[in-house]
Amino acid sequence: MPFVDLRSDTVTRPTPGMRQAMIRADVGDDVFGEDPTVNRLQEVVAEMTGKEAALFVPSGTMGNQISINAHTRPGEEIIVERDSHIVNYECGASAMLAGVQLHILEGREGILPVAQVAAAIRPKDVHQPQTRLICLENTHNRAGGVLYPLEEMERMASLARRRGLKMHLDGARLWNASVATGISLKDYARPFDSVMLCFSKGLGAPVGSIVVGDSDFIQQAHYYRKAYGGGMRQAGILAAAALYAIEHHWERLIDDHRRARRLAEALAELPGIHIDLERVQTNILRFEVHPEVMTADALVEQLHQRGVFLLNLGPGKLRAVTHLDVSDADIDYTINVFRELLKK
Ligand code: TLP
Repeated sequence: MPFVDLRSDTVTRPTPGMRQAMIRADVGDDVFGEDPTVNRLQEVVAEMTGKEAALFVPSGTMGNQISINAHTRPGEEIIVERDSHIVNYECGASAMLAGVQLHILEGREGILPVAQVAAAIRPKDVHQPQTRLICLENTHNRAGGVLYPLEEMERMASLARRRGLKMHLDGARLWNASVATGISLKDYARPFDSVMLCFSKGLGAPVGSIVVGDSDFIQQAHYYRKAYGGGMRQAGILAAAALYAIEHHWERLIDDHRRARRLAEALAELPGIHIDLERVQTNILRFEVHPEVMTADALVEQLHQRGVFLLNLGPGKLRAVTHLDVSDADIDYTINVFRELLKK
């Protein structure tokens, strides 16, 4: 029976070529700054994103969280969107570790209107927390891999500059955004003081993310990386996988987007499935199943029995994500299983 794991693009396993690159990697002690492969990865990504410096970190969560800590002081406020990863899936770490207060705004498909953010910035007042940072997410995970328009981010950046605020981008899937739109990482990164990018999502590396910014910011981030227990030693083995992924798995993300689209269009024709095709812009599909046709729990269970794995996000909401380990044949198989289960 086929095994099609559509739960997340984090489930990929290193390819033989990537494993070879990992075996061959030159390594050193990265806490001493002596790992040549980590240093090369940091230089490559700093250059690609047009920033002064970069820091390799174990996870996207740590990348976001050390960035938030480096930009703020305890008691300050950061503006975040209600459905963002930082708000929903990082264990409240911004409050726990940076001691900041979240000012949560409701966006439209992950996009925050600039006027709404402007209105949320606190005045200088002894009673009020001081706003310090605006965080955006591109592509937006919970909105379904939706692209954040570059002009919107640029307008937000000019507001931030006028009001003396910093800007951070959760770019876990910025690689997907860049492939989907043709906009370079440099252009996407320009409006931001810091950007976090993941190697362990669509790019298919087993571990690792990176933060980029100016040298002072990276120095601060480095300090917090150590404090959070993220100082790794011969991390060049992992950095080699990330370098390999950039070179070999970045452009192919377009195939993941094409497959996500094909699956979405097939699902849209099935009775009981509601999917907004406008929102299927990259490699993530979010859709709903009408409980009168089948409950989401039953659908996930029956797909599971046929070797197709999806994430159940509760009440009636499902997620499927395409990636390196999902082929055209896997998509055909998945579409057939859905048709069989929903009888079309
Ligand atoms: N997202 C994971 C889960 O945590 C939800 C997934 O399966 O999609 N930012 C964004 C936008 C993310 O989607 C993720 C991971 C992260 C940050 C965190 O990355 P890691 O898992 O490396 O800490």
